[in-house]
Amino acid sequence: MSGGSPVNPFDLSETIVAQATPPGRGALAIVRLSGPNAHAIARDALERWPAAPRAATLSTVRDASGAELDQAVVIRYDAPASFTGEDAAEIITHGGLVVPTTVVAALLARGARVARPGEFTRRALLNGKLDILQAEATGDLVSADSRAAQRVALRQLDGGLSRRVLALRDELIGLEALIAYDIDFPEEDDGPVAPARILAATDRSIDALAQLLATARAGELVREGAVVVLAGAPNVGKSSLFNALIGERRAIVTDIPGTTRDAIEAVIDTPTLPLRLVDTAGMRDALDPVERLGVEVSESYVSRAAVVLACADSEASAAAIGEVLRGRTTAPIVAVRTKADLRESATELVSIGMKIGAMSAFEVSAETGAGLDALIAAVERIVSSDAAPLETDAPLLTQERHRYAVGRALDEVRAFRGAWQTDALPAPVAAVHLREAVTALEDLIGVVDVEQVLDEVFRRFCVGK
Ligand SMILES: Nc1nc2c(ncn2[C@@H]2O[C@H](COP(=O)(O)OP(=O)(O)OP(=O)(O)O)[C@@H](O)[C@H]2O)c(=O)[nH]1
Ligand SMILES: [Mg+2]
Repeated sequence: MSGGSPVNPFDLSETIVAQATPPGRGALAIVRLSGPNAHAIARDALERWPAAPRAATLSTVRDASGAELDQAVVIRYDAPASFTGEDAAEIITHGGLVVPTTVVAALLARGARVARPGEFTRRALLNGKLDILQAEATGDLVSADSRAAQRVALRQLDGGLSRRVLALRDELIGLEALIAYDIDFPEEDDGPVAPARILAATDRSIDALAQLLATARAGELVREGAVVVLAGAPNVGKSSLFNALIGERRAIVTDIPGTTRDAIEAVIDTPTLPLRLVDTAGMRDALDPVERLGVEVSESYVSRAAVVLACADSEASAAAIGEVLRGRTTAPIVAVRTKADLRESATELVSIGMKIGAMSAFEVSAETGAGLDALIAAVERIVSSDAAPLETDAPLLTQERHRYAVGRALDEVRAFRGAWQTDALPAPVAAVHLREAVTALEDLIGVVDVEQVLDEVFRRFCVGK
């Protein structure tokens, strides 16, 4: 059936099949089938077919020649009440490399074709079960590599962002309707629509768009993780601390200053945000060219860190790193006194902190594990102020695509406001900016409906009198 001709992902007349679980040893696997012939194809391969949708039925699966392949649990879905909106079936087979593959082959032999990546979700989209943002969230949820990413994707899957964007777009369409009315009845002096009302509505839209756009920073932190850089003079114990924080020996530790040359990264998955912890080369005026390159990498990480952990094991090393960091970063700097098990005196913590530019220093020992949890908690507190939108239920912009669309809409509404307020452009021309803003938001959610403005005009103002 798949023959040599290319697959058309928009062709909904074909029935698609795929193993929905990863291949390999496992107790169970799920084979998913969707499309107009899904029921007929599955029925033909199964000894018992579920009498009702959404009920589990134990059944024998057979290949085209009638040979038994597995005892499987089958769930039938009737269109439109399925993930894709089509007739569908899920066959829960035994796992492993062979059983699910032979079950898929048995369904292919009966006329299904192999689904392309994401094709089930694409069909759900085409059948109106999901919008683009939700489809995107499905992908984000599957590829989530942190608890924060999981939480945000789930929220987006629930349609929160789509609803917010739709509401913003509806407000802009309402605004277009006000303007259209004004254009149609210019002789009515100030018109029935007070200009102040239009300006107020415009400002509300600008505020709302700007607020949504501001969540992009939190979205980026969820996606990329907050970069937390361990910086300090050579040999102060950065790599040891790095290993202790991630609970794994990743970075090489020796008592030779200048051991670390390359930046080494690892992710700590805190409930707030993933932290991308980076161990760097000790910062000093290195003579060795390789070490010098390492120091340059350290500097570049420091300049784009969300938080810098300035490590020192003495007042001298504190003064050295304090000097290096000054002017190199705008990120919050946390002073860390390493090797706490070898600490000199209590007053030393304060002077180390001051030399780095803080009130005091956190005291940690890679050797004993002391102070590690408190340090991570402090970092979490600092990054969570950047990630404030994560704490609320407000929807979040998580992709560059989102940021671009909302930024474009905001620019256009601002341009409209400028033109409208100064009478710089005739109203119909100024209104083009609003149309552009609406289009930007519609591109984001995948809705395009130009008739809607007209509908709105007639609904609100009964112009057809
Ligand atoms: N007692 C004690 N020694 C430590 C501790 N942390 C590190 N050290 C020792 O300090 C020395 C340097 O440790 P590293 O972790 O390699 O230091 P670094 O800052 O990464 O050094 P460079 O990569 O050269 O910049 C090693 O001999 C470690 O064993 C600690 O918590 N307690
Ligand atoms: Mg090191």
